[in-house]
Amino acid sequence: MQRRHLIQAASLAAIALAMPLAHAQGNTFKIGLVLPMTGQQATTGRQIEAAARLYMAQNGDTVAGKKIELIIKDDTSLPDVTKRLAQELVVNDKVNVLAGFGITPSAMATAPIATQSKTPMVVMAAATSSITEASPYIVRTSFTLPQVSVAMGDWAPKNGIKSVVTLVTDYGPGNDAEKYFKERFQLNGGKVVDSLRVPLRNPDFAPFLQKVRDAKPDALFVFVPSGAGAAVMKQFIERGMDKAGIKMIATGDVTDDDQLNDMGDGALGVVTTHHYSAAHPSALNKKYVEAFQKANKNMRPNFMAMGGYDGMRVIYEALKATKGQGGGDALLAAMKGQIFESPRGQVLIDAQTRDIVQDVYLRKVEKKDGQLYNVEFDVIKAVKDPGKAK
Ligand code: VNL
Repeated sequence: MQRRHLIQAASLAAIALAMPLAHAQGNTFKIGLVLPMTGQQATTGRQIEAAARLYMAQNGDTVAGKKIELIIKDDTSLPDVTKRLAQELVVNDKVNVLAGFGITPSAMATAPIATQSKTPMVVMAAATSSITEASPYIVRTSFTLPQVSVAMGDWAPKNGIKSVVTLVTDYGPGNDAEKYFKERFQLNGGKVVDSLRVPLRNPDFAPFLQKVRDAKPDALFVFVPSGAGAAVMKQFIERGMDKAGIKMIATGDVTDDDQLNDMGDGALGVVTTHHYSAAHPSALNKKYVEAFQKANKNMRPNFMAMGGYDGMRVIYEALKATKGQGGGDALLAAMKGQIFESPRGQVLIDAQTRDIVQDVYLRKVEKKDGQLYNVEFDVIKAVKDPGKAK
C-alpha cells in the first residue's frame, strides 16, 4: 500500500515537473485524444476520430501560428488504461489538451491527471452528469443523461404511456437515465412498475426482456451506451414485445445513427429523446453529414462524432483566443462560455459548470429515401444539465 502511494506521489511529481516544459514547446500544439478504438466501445472511438479528422481537414492544421498535432491512443475502454495513457500523454508527449473519453469510468479515472497537471480535458463522449464535477479542468461537448431523460419523462405520460418498466446499463449514465426519467415520469402521474439494470460488459438482454413481457407495462424505457442499441432492438423485436402491446421509448443512444439503418423495420416508430440526429434539418447539419460521409464511406455520423467535432471546435477557438500563447488555465478560460451554432443546433459551454447547454429533440424512427432515421418532431430549447441544479 505504502509503496503504491509512493509511486503515485512520484508520478504526480513528474506531472508537476512536466508542466513548465509543456508551455515552452515551440510551434506545435498537441491534442491527446484517448478513445476506445478496439473492444466493445470501438464504434465510439471510430466515430470521434473520423469527426476530429474532418474538423481538422476543414479548418486546417495550423492555428494561431501553431501546428496542431493529434495523438490518438486506444484505451480499449478500460479506465486504468485510460488513466495511464493520459498520464503518459501529459508527462512524455507534453500535450496541451486531453480529449476523448468514451465511457464514464474512463473520464472519472483521468480527472485527477487533468487537475494535477492543469491540463484542459475535453470530454467528447461520456455523459454521466457528475463528470464535470470531478475536475475543474473538465469541459464537456457531449451531453448528459439527465438532460435527455427528463424530456422523455414529460413526453411519455402526455402520449398515452401510463406505466413503464425501465431497463438501463448498470453504471453512471444508466443510473442517471433511470433516476431522472423516473422522477419526472412519476411527477407527471406515471407509474414505474419495475427498474431493471444490465451489466456493461457483454450484456444478455433476453432474461430482462422476459421479465418486461411478464410485467406488461405500456412501455419499456431503455438506456444502453452507444454500440449496444442494435442488440436490444433485435431482442425486443424477436421477443414480440411490440406485438404484446409494449412500446419501446429510449434515449437516442439506443437508436444510434451508427447502427440504426441496420436495425430493420421493427425499429420504425420508436420515439427517443436526444441532442443529435443525422437527420437534423439545418443547412449546417446537411453540409456536415455530407462532408462526413464523403470522407468516411459507409458511415453515418452519430452523436459521438458530434461531440468530437464540436470538441475540436472548442479547442481550436480557445487556441485562437489565446493567440497560441496560453497555458492550461488560459485555454480553459477561453473554452468557458463559448457559444456557437453546431450541426446539432445552438450550443453553449456554460462558464460556471463547464457543461454543454443544448436543445433536446423528440424524434421518431421513420423511413426517408429507403433509410431509417431519427426524425425530429419537437424540441426543448437550451436545456441545462438538470443534474447540476441540485
Ligand atoms: C456513456 C454515455 C457512454 C452514453 C455511451 O456510449 C453513451 C458513458 C459509449 O458515459 O459511459 O452512449
